[in-house]
Amino acid sequence: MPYDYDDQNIFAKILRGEIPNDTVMETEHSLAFRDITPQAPVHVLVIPKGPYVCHDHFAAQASDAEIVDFMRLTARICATEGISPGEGGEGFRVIGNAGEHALQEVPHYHLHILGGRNLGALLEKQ
Ligand code: DGP
Repeated sequence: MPYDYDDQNIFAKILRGEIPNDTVMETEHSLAFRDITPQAPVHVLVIPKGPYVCHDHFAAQASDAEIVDFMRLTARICATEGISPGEGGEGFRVIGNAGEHALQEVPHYHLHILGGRNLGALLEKQ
């Protein structure tokens, strides 16, 4: 079943300028801003400007230019936030939630970039 994008989601409203955000960096195809409820000292959300619901939707349907722009922006954020091991930082985690089981809250594709503290295990033990 194809994804159905809801343009009333909160990140669509941020992209239209209807809701303010704390922008970290913006490119032609992507926007990075700070999460409103940060889970770590660095918690940046990176979103494409196009109408994609989640990771597989974006990876399958976005143009090469959008995908490259998005991925390169995540790298620039890690470098400028000082969390890239390649730049002397202590590391980070990138998370992309999709759908119910991942508890995706906002149905506009986004990656969480988290860092600035030890992030612990990947998942809680069941
Ligand atoms: P997810 O569960 O992966 O869909 O995460 C959605 C994240 O979005 C969550 O960490 C909180 C954040 N968030 C929700 N509403 C807003 C908002 O209006 N502004 C900002 N900056 N972040 C928001």
